[in-house]
Order: sequence, then structure tokens, then C-alpha cells
Amino acid sequence: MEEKTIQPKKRIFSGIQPTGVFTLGNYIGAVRNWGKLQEDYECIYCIVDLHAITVMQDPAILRANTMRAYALMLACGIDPQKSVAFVQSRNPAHAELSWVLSCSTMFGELNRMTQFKDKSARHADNINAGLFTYPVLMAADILAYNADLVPIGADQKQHLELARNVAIRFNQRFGETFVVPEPYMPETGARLMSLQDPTKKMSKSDENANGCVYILDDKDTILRKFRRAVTDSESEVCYREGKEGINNLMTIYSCVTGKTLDEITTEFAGKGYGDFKTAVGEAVADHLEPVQTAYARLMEDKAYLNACIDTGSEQAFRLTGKLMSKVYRRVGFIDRK
Ligand code: ATP
Ligand code: LTN
Repeated sequence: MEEKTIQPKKRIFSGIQPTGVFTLGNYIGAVRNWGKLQEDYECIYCIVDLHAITVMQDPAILRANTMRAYALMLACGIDPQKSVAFVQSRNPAHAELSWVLSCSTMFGELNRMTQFKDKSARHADNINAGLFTYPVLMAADILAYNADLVPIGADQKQHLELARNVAIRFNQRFGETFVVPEPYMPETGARLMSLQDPTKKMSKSDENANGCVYILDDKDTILRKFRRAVTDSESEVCYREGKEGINNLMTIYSCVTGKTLDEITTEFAGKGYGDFKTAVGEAVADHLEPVQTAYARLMEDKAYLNACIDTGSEQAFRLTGKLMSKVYRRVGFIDRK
């Protein structure tokens, strides 16, 4: 009889900052995929509050936003029975490993990070050391769990590359310790652009709320934002260089309807941008409705959310114990008892 070997499931890790309501970009580029991966992988998902304090936060608002982000994560389809869903600050391994890894990360490497350059330009009054070492903490998040794959949007690819380099360097110096992780990006929608400036990424912390669709926006708001989306002076709905606004809308429409770019071009042949924008807005609003309903229900049950956070955080802590002991031993610290 043929013997079957059962392959252990690959491990996934990803995180999102509790810096406000998730945008359509966060959802399509990352969080929506997290839910889809739960059946085939061992998934660990995290609200990264340690990362959030690299920019100024009001403590009470951060605490409330962490709870909301956790509820949003579940509303987007993460099932705490299937995945480990937790809050970063509740597992001290992230901060501990971050320090160790920072001693295997070069200043020059961090200095090349485009997110640091962007964020330090945007927050010129608070260019703190944490903003600079942010990618080391992200590397620690991923490496602490020996994750194989990391579902992210395109903007995080450079940080993931850094995490890979740090893992390789540590392994060379101290012996095989970390799995070198791979990025996992959607083919379509890895970088949604602002509706007001399609050369800029759609971002939670954009000052121009019209550029950004938040997943809790009501239908009227969503329709209005799409109607006002910046396009071009032509009238043909087709995906082409130089038509960044239309390309972005076509990408969004494709992601929420499953239609290909060719199908979309055919559907809107002979119609104007007005009809197209309304159709995109309608499709997005319909798509987000179940997420909004699930979110409202979850926010009514704080006791349930707190219980899920407690359980998830304990699971996360237990998952990192062995590896942290190994890391400490390898670098030469005396045994943890
Ligand atoms: P902030 O504006 O506070 O920096 P953000 O909107 O960039 O936040 P993050 O919490 O940094 O969001 O990112 C969470 C996930 O969403 C990451 O995997 C990131 O790559 C992805 N993501 C963020 N913006 C987009 C976008 N415009 N298109 C696709 N994916 C995105
Ligand atoms: N840096 C990411 C959020 C993040 C993350 C992670 C993503 C923190 N730790 C680990 C994937 C894996 C961001 O700003 N989007």
C-alpha cells in the first residue's frame, strides 16, 4: 500500500497597524487575503500597536483603535478559531527579538527604506528612532514565528526584503535559526492608489479623506468619493499607461467583481466615465456591506472581543517561547529559566 506523508501546513504571519479604519487598499491588498488563506495554512494575524506609536498617538484613541482594528480584522473574515489573532504588545517576544535583530541590522540598510523617508517627511516634528528601526520590529514579528509566507501589499515589499536579509545574516553568524520568509502579494490590487491623486498610494493616514475609501464608509459616502475620483480628459474605459486614475478604478472594480480588465472594457464600451464611476461605487458598497454588518455586531460584544484577544495573545506567546530561548542561547545570553 502506498504510504502518504502528511506535509505540515506552511505558516503565515501578517500584521496591520491600529492607526484608523482600514482603507479599501488595506482590505484588497492585504486583509481580505488573510481570511482566504486560513484553510490551507497555519495563520497568525496581529494588530501591530507597537508599530503604531512610531507616529504620535493619543493613548486613549490608540487603545480604542486597537479594539476597533481587532474587530475589523475579524469582520474581514479572520476566524479566531482557525487563526491565531492577537495584539502585538501582548506578546513581549516581538520587542525582545527586535532588540536582538537590531544588532544584526545595518544603519545603511535602514537608511534606504522609502517608508522611513516618506514618514519622516510627513512627521518632520517627530523623527524618532522607532520610526527608523520600524522595519527591524517588523522583521521580529515575522521571524519570531518562523513564518514561511507574509501576505502584504506592494508597499511592504522592501521591508520584507530587509527581514529576509536580517534572517540570512543571523543564520550565517549564529547557525540556522530563522526561516527566511517569502512575500505573498495579490496579482491585482497590491497597490491601490488615492482617488484624488492616483500617483500616490491610498493610505489610512492620508489628510485628504476623499482620496481614501474606508471600509466602514456608508454607501452614499462611497458613491460620492468614486464620483469625485480624479481621472483624465479622455472618455474611454481602458487600462493603459498614462490613465492612472482609470487604471486604479478598473483594478478596484476587478477586485470586487472578479471581472477581468478586458471584460470591464467591453462592459463600459461606449459609456462615459460617469456611469463607470457609479458602477464601481455600487460594486464596492455592495461588497463591503457584509463586513460592515459583521463589524457592527462584533462591536456590541466587547467581552467576546476581549476574550478572543486574551486567547490569541496567549497562543502567540506560547508559539514564540522555544524560538526565543534558542535565539538567546545562540547569541550567548545565560539560560532563561
Ligand atoms: P498608515 O497610513 O497608518 O501608514 P497604511 O494604510 O499604509 O497605514 P498599514 O497598516 O501600514 O496601512 O498596512 C496594512 C497592510 O495593508 C499592509 O500589508 C500594506 O501593504 C497594505 N496596504 C496599505 N495600503 C495599501 C494600498 N494602497 N494598496 C494595497 N495594499 C495596501
Ligand atoms: N509594516 C506593516 C505592518 C506590519 C506587518 C508586520 C506586515 C507590521 N509587522 C509583519 C506584515 C508582517 C505596514 O506598515 N503595513
